[in-house]
Amino acid sequence: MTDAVNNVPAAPPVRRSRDIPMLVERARAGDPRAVARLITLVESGDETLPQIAAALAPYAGQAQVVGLTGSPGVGKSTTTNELVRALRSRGHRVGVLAIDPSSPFTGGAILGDRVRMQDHATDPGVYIRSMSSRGHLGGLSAATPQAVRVLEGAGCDVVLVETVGVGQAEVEVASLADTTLVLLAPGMGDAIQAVKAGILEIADVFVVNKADRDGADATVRDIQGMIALGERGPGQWRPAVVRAVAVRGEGIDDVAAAIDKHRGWLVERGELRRRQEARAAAEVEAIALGALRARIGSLRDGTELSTLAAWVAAGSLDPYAAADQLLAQIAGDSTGNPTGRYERP
Ligand SMILES: Nc1nc2c(ncn2[C@@H]2O[C@H](COP(=O)(O)OP(=O)(O)OP(=O)(O)O)[C@@H](O)[C@H]2O)c(=O)[nH]1
Ligand SMILES: [Mg+2]
Repeated sequence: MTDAVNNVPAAPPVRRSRDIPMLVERARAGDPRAVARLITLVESGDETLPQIAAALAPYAGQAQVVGLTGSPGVGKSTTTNELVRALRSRGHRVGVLAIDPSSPFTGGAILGDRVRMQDHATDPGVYIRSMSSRGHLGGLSAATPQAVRVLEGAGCDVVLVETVGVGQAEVEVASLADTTLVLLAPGMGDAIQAVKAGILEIADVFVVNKADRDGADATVRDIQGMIALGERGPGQWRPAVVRAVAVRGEGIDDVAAAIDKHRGWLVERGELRRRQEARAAAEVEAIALGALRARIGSLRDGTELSTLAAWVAAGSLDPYAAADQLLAQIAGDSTGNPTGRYERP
């Protein structure tokens, strides 16, 4: 969690929330340490988060958000690295968020990302950041959109978000992008796994990576077969299927072209705004749920909940009625008109 953007040491800690506007100002001006600091604050669920969000709010929706997901080792970081190169050659400022999942078997991802994306470590037009979901209270779904906002505020035209497609949370994060790439590789049984994990539904572009290996044709056929089976109304997006050998930079132009094409469709259909609003809705919901959870915990330090729980366990109250009481208690608190202690039914 201590990674700094582009390996620059982090700026001194922010002590007061009134430092936040200045920090955002510095991030706006392209100071990588300020960007790194803001992401660290976001990632750790710092108490200054509301100030950070307020300062960044005007820059919402300015970056194109592209998610990359797929099984461990399929080539997401290699592809991201090559996409950064392609985007830089077009003059774009690029942010990369590599999300390290809490899943233990991919625990080494951050180090790998570092090595794979080293090419851009000294480029001032690129911010690369690994984030860990481990230990974050709100999980990925709370921290990632805020980190995207930081990068947006820092003037990134495109933000690439790499998540390992292993669990529902990762799939959710990927599905919050404007355009989602799902990477597959030959011979990994990936096509079938993709369906299982619900990844098929979120893919705007399939990238069959490692096309230098045997079985790429079969994987392309499999995935095209699945796309053909999917029901689609007129004017709906039909996922593109692109081959790549990311490790040699092959097919990356095709991937970029597929992203552009999808972007065009999003804009033309008004779908871009719809996705941005869906992302905002998920963000607000995650924040509200987090606040709610904190409120429940703080209701006389959790004794309210344990009192209700004891009654539910003893069979003198049903859990729905108990939940209603808890919510009523919170509502009373927030209107400054506490409803007082619960009445034993
Ligand atoms: N043969 C072949 N190997 C590749 C290709 N692309 C990536 N690799 C290799 O596959 C391995 C994993 O690549 P990464 O880019 O780290 O994969 P990843 O999906 O980011 O992995 P995690 O983040 O750990 O899930 C590396 O050894 C790459 O060099 C390719 O097109 N062909
Ligand atoms: Mg990776």
